[in-house]
Amino acid sequence: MKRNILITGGAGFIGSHVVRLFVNNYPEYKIVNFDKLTYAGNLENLKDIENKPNYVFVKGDICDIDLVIKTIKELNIDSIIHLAAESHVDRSITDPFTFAQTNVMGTLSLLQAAKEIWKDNYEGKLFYHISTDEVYGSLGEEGFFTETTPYDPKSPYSAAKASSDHFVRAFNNTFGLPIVVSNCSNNYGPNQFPEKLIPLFINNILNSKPLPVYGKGENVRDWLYVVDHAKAIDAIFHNGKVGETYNIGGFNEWKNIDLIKVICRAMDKKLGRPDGTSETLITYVTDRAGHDHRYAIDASKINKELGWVPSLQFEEGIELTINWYFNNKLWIEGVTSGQYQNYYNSMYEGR
Ligand code: NAD
Ligand code: TDX
Repeated sequence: MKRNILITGGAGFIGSHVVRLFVNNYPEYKIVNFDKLTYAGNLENLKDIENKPNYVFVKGDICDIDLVIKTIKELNIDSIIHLAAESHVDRSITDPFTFAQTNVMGTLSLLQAAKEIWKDNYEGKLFYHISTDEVYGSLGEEGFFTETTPYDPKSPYSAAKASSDHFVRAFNNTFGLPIVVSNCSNNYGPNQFPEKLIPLFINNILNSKPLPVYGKGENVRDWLYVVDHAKAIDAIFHNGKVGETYNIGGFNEWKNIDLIKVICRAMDKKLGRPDGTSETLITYVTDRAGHDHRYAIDASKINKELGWVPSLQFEEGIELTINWYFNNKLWIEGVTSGQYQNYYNSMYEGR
């Protein structure tokens, strides 16, 4: 079946991998990337596919409902994969309003537009909302988040994402809008903006700058290679059950400090520096306010129902990631010039 898919946030980290996968794997589909190009959006991420005949870029804000309506109507959109969001927890602590605006009001604007345009015939329509494991809150040493774990968001970022998830399900229940939701664990890989742990630390090691570890480095995250997330999104988009939620995770938990040491060792090797050089950059700094202790996803539902499993081992994924940042120094220079230094100073100076 031919599809005309609006992918929001397609110029961002995960969005660009999703756009690439759909453009390359489904030449019969029209893929419309709708992105505001905030600091996190970068069309350089899509250079390799920008001239493909089944790819269209629309610069726009998801909060601009008139433009969203116009785009859905003019491009005859039948499906939306919604990734656009403010995505960095630290920024949500300093600027929660932007997170409520984009993540809640922006999602609501997309839902309202889709419902109004599609309501006479929901056949063949789908609103696929991309969410996060952080909506479930924070785990102790034991247990996993499942699709039925009650929501308990603890940061302004996760509160805004949780709110958007509720709106998506409410539009399904109230208006019959065909929806599907997935909640994924921490992603890593090429094209991730160097505000998140892994690319920030790779970039700082490249520049021999301190590695700011929050608290004691004992928080635990479940890491998934971004292309495996994109493949899970493909599986859910095509074969997921309408109205359902799917958790996606890497079965790959790491204490931050252990993960950081893996990166340090790999970077020393790559840079030809004596073993142990990068570890001397580790600097323990004031903890993130309200820092969630542990996230861990039980991804057995998507495994059993859709046959999805992560394809890469963590060691392979980290190597691919480090190689990508080494081979794309211009990309890093581009995203770390301008406003980045102000962001970095405001977040880390005197911490
Ligand atoms: P990102 O910050 O790298 O990219 C976000 C993209 O959205 C950017 O291209 C940005 O320009 C765009 N955008 C922001 N506000 C917009 C607006 N108002 N209108 C249109 N476009 C706008 O984010 P990411 O890490 O790729 O995350 C993508 C999605 O996946 C988010 O919804 C996030 O909550 C979710 N998610 C992320 C992770 C992760 O580890 N990064 C894990 C699970 C879920
Ligand atoms: O400088 C740092 N030092 C540090 O110790 C940074 C940036 C992070 N950390 C810690 C905080 C977390 O315990 O590393 C861990 C990972 O931090 P982030 O990369 O900021 O990710 P996290 O807060 O876990 O959230 C991520 O995963 C879920 C994404 O940013 C979200 O968008 C996604 O929903």
